[in-house]
Parts: sequence; structure tokens; C-alpha cells
Amino acid sequence: MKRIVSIQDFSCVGSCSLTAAIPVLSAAGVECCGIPTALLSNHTGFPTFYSKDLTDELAPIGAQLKKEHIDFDGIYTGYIASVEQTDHIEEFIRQFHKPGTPLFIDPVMGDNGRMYAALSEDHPERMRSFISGADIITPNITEACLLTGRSFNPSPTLHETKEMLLALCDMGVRFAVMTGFSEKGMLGAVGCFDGQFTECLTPKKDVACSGTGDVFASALLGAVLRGADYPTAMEIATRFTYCAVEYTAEAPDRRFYGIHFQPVLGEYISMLDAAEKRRSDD
Ligand code: PXL
Repeated sequence: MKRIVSIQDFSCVGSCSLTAAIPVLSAAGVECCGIPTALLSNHTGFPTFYSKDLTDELAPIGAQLKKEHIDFDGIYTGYIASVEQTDHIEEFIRQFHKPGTPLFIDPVMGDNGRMYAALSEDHPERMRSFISGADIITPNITEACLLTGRSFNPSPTLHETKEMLLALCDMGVRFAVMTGFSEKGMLGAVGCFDGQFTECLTPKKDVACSGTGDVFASALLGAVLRGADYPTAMEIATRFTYCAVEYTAEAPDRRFYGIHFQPVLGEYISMLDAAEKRRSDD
């Protein structure tokens, strides 16, 4: 069994970050160890939240894992609360990253043209250098604009999206995937790997729920770790996220409680199994 480590916050309520990564990657048959960077009562999209910063715990946890010779088949970072925390996580990656194991950075910074409330102005600049060397990144449109220094455009054309993806790859990323691209009533992801583009769109649902990006990112990584190639992994993650959004659309409490992906984890497992079967039949 593969074992990865995910470094991001633990929000007790709100189906995001580690509480999305651990169940989704578990469904992919991967052990997802979690190192919480902060402990929050609920994610920062609620009107108020309590947060306990765990920055000072990161180096001792890393040192202890090294002492026990624990290693990982992948490193996955998500929401990072501060620039200082990014420095500690970069050091963790320097110590634990092995050639050939995926370094997956979800550059979580904001949505709908706005940075998340708790982040500082210098966060995007630090994130720009942090993503260099990543195998996979999964910004939404807001984050792609922040990373590439563009002013926010809620609905970039396919051409503009491709330009941003190429710019992200030029920053030292192997597979850049932008979520939230929409065209003709469809919504989904566009990816760029080795100068080639791949696109997967599903019908657009007007449902805003937190944690959607975290579920997509975790599902993408799970599929890659199960052996899917990048375009197939992106398609599985897009279709699974769509199933979860469709399910969530019926929920009156979705605005704060986050995406209800748990009831459709079975769909994700079926898609992973079907992709594996297609590969073994080929
Ligand atoms: O889903 C992204 C996310 C992760 N972690 C925390 C957040 C958010 C988005 O609001 O507040 C703490």
C-alpha cells in the first residue's frame, strides 16, 4: 500500500483540507498521513472561527519522523496559513521528497477573485517560489491569476487559460491543472503537461460550496497514485467532483458545511477500478 503525507490544516467542521484529503485518498486505497499546520474550529469561510497555529510543531514532527526512518510515496500540501509556515513545509519537502514520488501542491489562496480572509498580502509571492519543482499543481482561476500576476478575470477564454497554464509550467511545474474553467454552460478543468493540453468539462451547476477544490485535488492525486495517466486522473477527479456537487446541490446547509462528497465516494472507487481494468485489458 502506498503511503503519502498531506500537510494542511485540520478544520474540525467544513469538509475541507485534511478532512477531505484523508477520506478521498483512503478511498483510492492510499494511506494518507496528515500533518496539521493549524487546528481550526471550522474553515475560514464561516463568519467566525477559532484557530490554533501549529507552525512550531512542524519541525519537531519532521525530525521525529526522520528518526523513525518513516518515508512517503508522495507529498501533498494544501491550505498553508502563513509565509513562515511555507518555509517550514519547504524544509520538510527538502528532507522527505524522493526522486520519482509526486510532489503535489494545491496553492490554496482564494476564490471568486478574493484571497481567503486569514492570508497575508505577501502569500502569493511566496507561493510562486514554493510551486517551483512541483509535479502537480491545481489552482482555481483566482489562484492561477495570483500566481501568474494577472488581474482577476472570472471567465478567461480557453486561449487565456492555456497561456496561464504555460506560464505556470514555465515556473517549474510538470502538470498544471486549472479548475473552474467554464465554456458554453459547462465547467471543469484544463491541464497542461509537456506543452500538451487536456480538458474535461461537465454541466455547470450554480452551487458554491467550500472544499470543492480540496476534493478535486485529493481525487486527482489518488488517481495518479493508483497508476492513472495525467489526463485520465484529471477526468476521474472532474467527474467525481461533479457527482459530489450534484449531490450537494440538494443540501440546504451547503454554503458553510462544504461539499458533500462522502455519499458519492463509491462512484470514485468505481471510476478508479474501471480505469485500472482498462489499463490491464490494453
Ligand atoms: O477549502 C480551502 C480551505 C482550506 N482550509 C481552510 C479554509 C479554506 C477555505 O476557506 O478556510 C482553513
